[in-house]
Amino acid sequence: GTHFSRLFSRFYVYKCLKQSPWKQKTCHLSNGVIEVQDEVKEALHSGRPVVALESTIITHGMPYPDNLSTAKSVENLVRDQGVIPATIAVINGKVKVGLTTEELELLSKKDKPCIKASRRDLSYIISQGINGGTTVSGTMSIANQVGIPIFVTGGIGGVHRGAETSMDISADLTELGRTSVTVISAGVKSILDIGRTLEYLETKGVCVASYGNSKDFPAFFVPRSGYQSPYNVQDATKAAELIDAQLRLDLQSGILIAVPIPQESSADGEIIEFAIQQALTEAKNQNIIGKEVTPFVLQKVNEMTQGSFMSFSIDIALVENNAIVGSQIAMKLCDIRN
Ligand code: PSU
Ligand code: MN
Repeated sequence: GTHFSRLFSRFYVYKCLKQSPWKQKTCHLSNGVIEVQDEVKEALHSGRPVVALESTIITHGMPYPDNLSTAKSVENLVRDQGVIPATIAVINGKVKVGLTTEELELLSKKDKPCIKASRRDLSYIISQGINGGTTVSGTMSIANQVGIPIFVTGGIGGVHRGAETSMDISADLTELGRTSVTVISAGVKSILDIGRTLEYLETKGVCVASYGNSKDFPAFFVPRSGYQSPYNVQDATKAAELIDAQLRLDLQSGILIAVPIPQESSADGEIIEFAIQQALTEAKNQNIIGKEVTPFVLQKVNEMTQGSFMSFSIDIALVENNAIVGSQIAMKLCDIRN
């Protein structure tokens, strides 16, 4: 208990002290925009480990009621590891860090309009007093402001196939380059250009490490994309040591830990690739652009793979697996920093 307290509160106090005096007023508990749930607030103050969770997966990634049951089960898995989950979303123009069951239900049912919220969308959503499901970039930016150093998701956005002409590159990558949060994901889905995604992360100074004994960079549904991460971290302790070094250096950029899919959940790569090709062609034919591309393609891939297996159930299995790994890393990080 007291270990954690020193670790996370030091991180938190430090972040506040770094701000100029007028900016201190905008420190997360008093800026009138970000509301940290009591349980999360207490954990951060007393320094117990917290992991952040995104909400686009709930609002735009999965249908009801699977989105709700997944969000709840991920939170429970985090708790089982002794860590406090903080799902982040915007509700009626307030950024919430930690959601009540009612708030999770409200977002899951999608009866109110809800915007997919990356960094660029947040201020508009707040000014309009409406709802938003935060993407990896939106969630990271908020987690960073409230001093949560670890964030768990399924897959991150990246450089889209054909980005050399469309310039469609996810804000998740630039966020990783500018925000001091470690993201735990199952790599990058091959709906994206994985090679260029890794190049872009290198350009942005993002430390990428595969989790486990190999540098193979995972492609979400399959453990090997054919590309390598520059590094691998063998276990939660090694991952936590990496994060600790990054925090001590105060580089202000993120880390991506890529956790390969467990062998028993791994999908048939050829079936996935076929579905992805079809989905991308359809997206092109229908002139889908901008922020609609990712949800559209993910949904199509999903629909097309239902016959052979549920790509969707893999989505769930992976975010759950990542939640366990991320929580174990958060526990170790607390130990190390005391
Ligand atoms: N990849 C997935 N599932 C997802 C997303 C990406 O496998 O739900 C979501 C995440 O919230 C991610 C966002 O941050 O899509 C990226 O969208 P875009 O490509 O528009 O940046
Ligand atoms: Mn995009």
